[in-house]
Amino acid sequence: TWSTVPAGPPDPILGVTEAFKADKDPRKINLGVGAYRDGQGKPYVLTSVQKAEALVDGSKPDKEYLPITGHAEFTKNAIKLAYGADSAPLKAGSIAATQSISGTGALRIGAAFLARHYPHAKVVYLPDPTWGNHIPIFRDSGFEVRKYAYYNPATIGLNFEGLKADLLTNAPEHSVVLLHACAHNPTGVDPTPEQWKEISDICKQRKLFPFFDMAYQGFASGSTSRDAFAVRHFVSEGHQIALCQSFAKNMGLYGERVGAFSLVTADPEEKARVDSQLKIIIRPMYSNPPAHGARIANTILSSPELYAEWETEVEGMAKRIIDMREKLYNVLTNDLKTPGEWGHIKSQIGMFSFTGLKKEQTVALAQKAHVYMTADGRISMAGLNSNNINYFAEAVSGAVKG
Ligand code: PLP
Ligand code: TYF
Repeated sequence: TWSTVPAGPPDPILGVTEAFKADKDPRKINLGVGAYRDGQGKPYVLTSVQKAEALVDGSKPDKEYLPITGHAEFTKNAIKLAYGADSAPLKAGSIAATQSISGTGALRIGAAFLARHYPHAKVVYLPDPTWGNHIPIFRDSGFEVRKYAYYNPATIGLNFEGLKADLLTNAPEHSVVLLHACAHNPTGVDPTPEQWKEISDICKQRKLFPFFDMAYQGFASGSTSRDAFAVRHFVSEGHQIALCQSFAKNMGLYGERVGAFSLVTADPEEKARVDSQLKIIIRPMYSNPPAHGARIANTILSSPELYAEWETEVEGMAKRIIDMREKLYNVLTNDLKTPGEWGHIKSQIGMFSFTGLKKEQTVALAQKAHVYMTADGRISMAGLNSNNINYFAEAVSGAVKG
């Protein structure tokens, strides 16, 4: 029956982990997947999460199904975290929202909802480059996928002129525009607050639909509210945005799959209609989401003490990454005199650094030095620590010097 099914390629990001696992060299380093590691290179379970989980377990919750749109209190607290407690549509009760299977599930619900109900052409503009999974998520949901300029390889920074030109003149009115709310994956390059204001104005002028993906709230600056600037600015300007949230990174709940999808609507009556259609989208997809992770996240979000502890831990993760940026820059430039400009290692934001290494160099680094990263030269900064950073810098320096 399946004799004509062709073998597919491995996932460009998760395939790196498979190659890493197969390598037996003790010096090996995995900077492929974007998952936080502590100073010892180990997966990190936040103390606030451990405490919340103990409280959840202690309450001996039953194993009944959650409603179709999930844990209602969790969802309410999740959108409060993103939009801010003073958000006008939040206070007015006009944000439709559902729990989702982490950020990926939120994107998939959002794309499916827009594919069914958005009253304009199903065309989405994604930044070039973007998280690889965005492309099949929107394509498989029935969207035509196009790119807008984002990254300038010459400056290893934002191509803001190209971005503005694409959104002002190339994207037809009513196109959906996907925006990384903070800590752009894979480049680590974010617009400044002033640039966000211009992007908001352009979206208004051109009637573009802002669709935010916020997978790293807290990871960019260390502060969840500072990282929500773009989302909150757009909403305060009256944009009716779509928003995908993930608690994979900022609570370290990767495998628990905790997230939320929300849409700002005109009023509570419209919200109720949208909520009813979200249920109709979700019911045949997976019926209802898992309960455990949402209970943990909600315990943190609803307890002032655990919330404060969590914020400190998010800040700690962000700071350790910034510290690694500083160290890597210093070793590459001062100690090893590596040719080239490496300032971007320090200026880039969030979990990743887009090193500028070429595909051939990434292949050579894996084969010769047992150092793994994605083929686009992206490294997950969180994979670096004081035990492996010198070895890594020497390998990169060697690859650049040739
Ligand atoms: N969006 C972006 C930009 C991401 O980088 C990720 C994860 O790496 C996600 C969404 C979704 O991740 P998850 O489904 O684990 O929440
Ligand atoms: O490193 C990245 O960019 C992500 C990580 O279900 C990831 O692709 C891995 C698994 C998953 C979602 C995101």
